[in-house]
Amino acid sequence: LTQDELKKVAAYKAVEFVESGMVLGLGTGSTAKHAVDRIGELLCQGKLNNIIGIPTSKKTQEQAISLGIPLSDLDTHPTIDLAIDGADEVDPQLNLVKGRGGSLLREKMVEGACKKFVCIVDESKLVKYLGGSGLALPIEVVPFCWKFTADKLGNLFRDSGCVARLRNDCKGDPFVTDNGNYIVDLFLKKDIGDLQVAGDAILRIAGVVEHGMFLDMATTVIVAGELGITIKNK
Ligand code: DER
Repeated sequence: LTQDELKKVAAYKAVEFVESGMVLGLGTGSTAKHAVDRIGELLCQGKLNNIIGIPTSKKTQEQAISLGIPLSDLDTHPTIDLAIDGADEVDPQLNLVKGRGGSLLREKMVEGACKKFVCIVDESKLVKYLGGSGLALPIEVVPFCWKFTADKLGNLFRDSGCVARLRNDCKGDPFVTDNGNYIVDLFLKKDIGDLQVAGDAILRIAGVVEHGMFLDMATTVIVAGELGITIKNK
């Protein structure tokens, strides 16, 4: 199976948790896209009804509209039954790194409002510890003096060989999130120790809006691998 086929397997499995009448957090990214497509398909077939979607990005909002999924927002639905979303990394304690698609703030708001958060990944996302893949730990920052904020972030994890880099779009301009902010990606060479302590230290930097570590938030992680599906519960 290709990686995308594995993503689809995990996504379809997660949609089995969806019941008619639910208010659903709709995730962002290539894995969550399959889940949203599947929800739209079941609604169309009449196998699901009375679903309200709370999108985690403008991109997912557009996808849901094209599928005819009724939408609302957190102001109207401050508590959500179930969210389905992908992740960039999953550690053995089901802590996640998210945000390489740039949607971490709205994802964290929506997933933080859910009774259940089912995370869907292919097996390539499993890591021994967060930041372990050498790939980005995304931080959403305000555009005002972003370099000042990026330097503070880099210094915070200097001992972990951290490099802080502003994320650019394909045109070479700063990537701008749905919320009009920038993303500074942290590239770590080794474990940053206690994740909660690290996350709190990041949030104490005034120019930081939110970080991409989702700690103790996923209630279930569905992993699709070559040997089949694994469901990990908190
Ligand atoms: O950017 C995000 O938070 C996405 O959910 C990301 O974590 C997973 O994206 P993928 O499903 O395309 O790998």
